[in-house]
Amino acid sequence: DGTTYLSDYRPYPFTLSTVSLTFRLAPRATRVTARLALAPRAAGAPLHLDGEELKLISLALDGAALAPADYLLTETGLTIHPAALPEGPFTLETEVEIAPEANTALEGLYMSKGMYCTQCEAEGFRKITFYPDRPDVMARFHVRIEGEAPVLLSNGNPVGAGKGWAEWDDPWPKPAYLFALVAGELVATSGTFTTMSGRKADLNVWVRPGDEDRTDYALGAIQRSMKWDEEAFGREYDLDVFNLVAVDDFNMGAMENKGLNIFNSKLVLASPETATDLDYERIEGVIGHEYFHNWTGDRITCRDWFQLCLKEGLTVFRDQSFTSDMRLGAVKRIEDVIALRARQFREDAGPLAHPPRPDHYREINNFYTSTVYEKGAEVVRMLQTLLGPDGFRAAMDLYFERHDGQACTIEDWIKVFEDASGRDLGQFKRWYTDAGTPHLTVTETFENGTYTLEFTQDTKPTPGQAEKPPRLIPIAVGLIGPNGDEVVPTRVLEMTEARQSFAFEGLGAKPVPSILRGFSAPVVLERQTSPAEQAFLLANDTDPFNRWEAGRSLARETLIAMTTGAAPDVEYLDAVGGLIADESADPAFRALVLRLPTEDEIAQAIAASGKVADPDAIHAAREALMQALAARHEATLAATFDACALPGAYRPEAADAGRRSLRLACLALLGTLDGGARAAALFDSATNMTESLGALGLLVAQGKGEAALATFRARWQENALVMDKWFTTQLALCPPAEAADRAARLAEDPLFTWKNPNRFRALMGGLSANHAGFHRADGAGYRFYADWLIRLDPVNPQTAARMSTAFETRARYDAGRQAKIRAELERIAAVEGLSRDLSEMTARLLG
Ligand code: B3K
Ligand code: ZN
Repeated sequence: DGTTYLSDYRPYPFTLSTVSLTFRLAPRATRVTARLALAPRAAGAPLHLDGEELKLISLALDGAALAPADYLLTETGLTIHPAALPEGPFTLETEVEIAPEANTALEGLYMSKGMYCTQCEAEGFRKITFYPDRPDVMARFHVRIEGEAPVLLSNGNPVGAGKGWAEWDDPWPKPAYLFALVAGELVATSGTFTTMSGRKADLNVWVRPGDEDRTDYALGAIQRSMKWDEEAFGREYDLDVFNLVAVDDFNMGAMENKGLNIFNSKLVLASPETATDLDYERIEGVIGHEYFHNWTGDRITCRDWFQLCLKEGLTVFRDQSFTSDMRLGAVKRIEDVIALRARQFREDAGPLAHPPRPDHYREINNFYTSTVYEKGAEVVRMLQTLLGPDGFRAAMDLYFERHDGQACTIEDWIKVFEDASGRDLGQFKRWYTDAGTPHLTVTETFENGTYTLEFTQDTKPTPGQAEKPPRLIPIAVGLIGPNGDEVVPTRVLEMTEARQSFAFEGLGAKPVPSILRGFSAPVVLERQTSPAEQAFLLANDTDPFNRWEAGRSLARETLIAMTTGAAPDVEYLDAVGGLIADESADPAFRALVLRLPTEDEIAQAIAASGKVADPDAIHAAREALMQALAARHEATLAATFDACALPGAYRPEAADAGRRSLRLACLALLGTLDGGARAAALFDSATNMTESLGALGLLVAQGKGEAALATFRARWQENALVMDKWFTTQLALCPPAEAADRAARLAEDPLFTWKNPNRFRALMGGLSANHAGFHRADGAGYRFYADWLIRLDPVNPQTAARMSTAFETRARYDAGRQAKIRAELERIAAVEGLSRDLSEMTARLLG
């Protein structure tokens, strides 16, 4: 049925040393010639080259044309019969024709606003030329581009250029998925970086003319990334030039092509007027991510796509560490855990659950998931926790030394950590091979000065994996005495059994435990505790993550109780009050404490406890809790709102961003009392996008956004990235009852250019982010959403498939909603000619 299995892996029977490519660019008929220097590893194997949607023009072996009887051409590639192949090395030359202008899937060579651009990961290179399109075939690339565009870019170093042509040579062997080509009318913002060994690299941020006033931040982020990787990992840049290109039509965030990173323009372009604080943070983080791939992905790559988390989990871990060092580490950790729970725990709890290293797939593009990326990063973080910072760094050094230039597996990776630490990591490996989020329950006893914690771990079955043997879980624990002093500093307990106890001796009084500090493992911690104890930790824990976590679980629990009619928990209301004005706590941290769990998170928690999630009740509970917080702390909130105003020019630095974040968090609560008056004033006076968009969203949430939405649109209609925000904000935050109708109205807007992935995601993502709106009981949200997936699929299957994950939470809801979602999924699945991408997703979603 077209499924690929890890167990079927076989090495490629040929070696490929060099590739010489020539592109003669034309929108409707680009010619690509490829000369591959091949040699058989063993006699008798046929030569298979992948190739899709290619028109074969010519085919020659060692200069002689091949006869039709020598090869077989199919929809998926070209196979040359063994009898037609020489025993030793040979050169194969192909010429094909492709039509970049007709490529709406944005995979392979395509066009975006007149500019040629490629996206090859995972299997897009086969849409450019016939090639062994698999990551374990690494070759040196030489590229010649002929075309009218003034700027012609490819990987590696420039080795020649003239009017209408340019040549590039990449000295580092690489798999085809890292190939890139860009051609167009582009302008660069340039700088340099001198590496720790004194090698100078030219840096260019390429954008379309008109966008060059929003590139400075990206250039600085490249320089900071290069410096950080030298300091944190001893990794140096290895080419004469580093090019980064911004493109408006892109299926995801960015791509780490060797020496030529290609970015979604939303992750490059920034100015105070057009980008929010969150945009700035993401731009820096993703620029770091793609740059760090130069070593973890490019120099050392993956043997096959099942090993994707080898490069992605590790590189996310690296970019998280980078942001943590550039900004506020504690705040970054909390943000990452919020995102992990919102996306990965959600994925793990539903029909799409899969291990960080899956063992089968139909369409690999469907596995660029939160589990591979974010959980993959958590697994690397646990290795760091288990080995300590120095042990971890030593293992990383060994990894780079041992595997530079290779295509590796998770087994290679684990072996490096075993060799560097002398430990057996066999049990730890389950984190890579087993799906699902372990639930950790804990009970405590205190007797004769000995405090004992007993843990039980349990992981529910996931699709295809019924049995879940215990994993090695690092549990960072500290103990706080009754007076608020820490009596036992952080210690990492290593849990290996299904049930296991750990004792702390010599204590004068029963302590309050701070468990899973820093979120030391990606598990759900379940502990019977009192609101008073959580309030105590929120006030006293020395671990900032657990301090926030105490407030978060209090909020979650009171919200859950409120969905069935309880009043807001007073202990929670008071504990938060103490923090709002606490000048000793960082503003960004206080903002995080003030921000309530999302409705989706509450629904997930309710479902995890075996109950049915009611989207309307959850929405009402959250609104009521915001009102209760505001009513109880109005004066403090108003004073904090005023005190956080920042005079002077906007700066994207973390300290300022934290103050703006706290200011907007106060405003969100105050809006429930002042009818949006403060938000309206802020919207009128704002000089940066963070406050402008924040205020707009709050007005929309109050049902008072229409005038501001019109003003905003009139001002920004020429700026696509800002208009994306306009679409998303009004859908995500409008009163739920109107979300589906608003979405339908917006889909008629001439600005809804749905073939652009950013715009499509802005509208559909805005709707699905409106939890109660998307899950409107009559199914209008589901129907609208499914209609558009069906419409997008033939145009851009990758993005359609990705967006279908909005339906992964079906099982949380009542029978009526479940049936409506199922019906929509069945309707999609029945579409004739549905893509492999979306049909795999609907099949898994239907279970
Ligand atoms: N490696 C790319 C993702 C490619 C996605 C292909 N569907 C970006 C990144 O993770 O850095
Ligand atoms: Zn990546």
